[in-house]
Amino acid sequence: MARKKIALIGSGMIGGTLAHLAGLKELGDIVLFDIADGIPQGKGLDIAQSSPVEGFNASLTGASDYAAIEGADVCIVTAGVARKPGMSRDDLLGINLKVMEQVGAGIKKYAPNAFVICITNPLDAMVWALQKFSGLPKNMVVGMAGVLDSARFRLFLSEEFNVSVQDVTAFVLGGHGDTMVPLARYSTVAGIPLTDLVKMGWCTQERLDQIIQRTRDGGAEIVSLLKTGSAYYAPAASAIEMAESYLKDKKRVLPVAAHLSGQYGVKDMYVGVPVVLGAGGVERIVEIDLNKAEKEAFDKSVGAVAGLCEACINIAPAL
Ligand code: TXD
Repeated sequence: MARKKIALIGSGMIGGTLAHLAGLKELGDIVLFDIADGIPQGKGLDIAQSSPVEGFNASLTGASDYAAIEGADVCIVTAGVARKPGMSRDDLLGINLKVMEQVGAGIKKYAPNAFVICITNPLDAMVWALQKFSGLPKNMVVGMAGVLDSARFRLFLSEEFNVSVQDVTAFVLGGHGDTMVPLARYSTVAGIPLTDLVKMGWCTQERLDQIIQRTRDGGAEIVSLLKTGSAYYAPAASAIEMAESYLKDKKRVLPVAAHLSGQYGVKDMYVGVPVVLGAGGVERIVEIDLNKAEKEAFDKSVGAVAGLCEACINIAPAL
C-alpha cells in the first residue's frame, strides 16, 4: 500500500513541529509548503536527516509551489502570521483572511479530496473562511483548538490533583479564545466529574475557577513567556492526533471546530464541539444537553465567533 501524503501549508514553528511528529509517527510522506522559499526545503531536509537516527521511513520535501501538494490525503494549514505580545487573535483577522483565500484556492486545485485541518488564528473564523474559499465538503474541513485547550486544562488539573495526565479527561466547548467554555461536569478524573471532586474536597470551587481561567488564558501565557511567537509543540501534537484519527479511521471523539448546521442552535458557523473523527472526516457531531449557565457561556462564545465571521464578510463580501 502506498504511503499517505500529508501536506503542511505553512512551515513555521508549528509546521516544522508537525513535520517532525508526522515523520516520527510514520503517518506518511510529508510535503512542507511555504511562501518563504528555502524554509520548507531546509526543514524538510533537516528532518529527513533525522530519519536514519530515529528509524522512520518517510519522504520529506519542501516547496513553494502548490503543485507539490497534489493528491494530498491530509492538509494541515498554519500559514499566516502568529500573535506577537499584546496582539489579540482578532488582530490577525485581516492579514490571515487573505492567506486563507490563497490556501483555499491551492487546496481546491490540487487536493480536493483531502481532510483539511486549519490551525491559523483567529481559528473559528479562519476555518469557516477556508472551507468557503476551498469549496471542500464541510465534514472534511475542521479547525484545531479544542484538543489543545482541553490538553492545557488536563495538564493543570493533573498538577492540581497530583494524578496522571492520562487519567484526566476534559471537555471544552465553544470558540478558541477568551470565551471558550470548559465544562466542569463533563471533565473527569478517571470518570469522576470535577463537580464531584469539589464536593469530595479535592479542591475548592474557587481553585477550580482559577484553573479554568488559566486554561482560557493558556495561549497568552505562552506568548508572554516566549515574547517572539506563540505556542507550537502542544498545538502541533493536537493537530497530529486529529490527523491520525482520520488517516487510521480511529473514530476518536475529540473537540474540534466543526461546521454546525443547526446543532446547538447554530447555523453555518464553525464552533468547537465534540465530534467523531474517522475516515469520513467528521462522522458525527455529539450534541449534549447544556444547563442554563453552560448554555449562556456557549451562546456568548458563539456570539464572539459570529462577530469575527461578520468582520470577514466585510473584508471579503464573496464569503
Ligand atoms: O489553537 C490554535 N489553533 C493555535 C493557533 C495555537 C497556536 C498558534 N495558532 C496560530 O497558528 C497562530 O496564531 C498562527 O496563525 C498559526 C501558525 O503559528 P506558527 O507559530 O507556526 O507561526 P509561524 O512560525 O509564523 O509560521 C507561519 C508560516 C510562516 O513560515 C510564513 O512564511 C507562512 O506561514 N506564511 C504563508 N505560507 C503560505 N502561504 C502564505 N500566504 C503565507 N503567509 C505566511
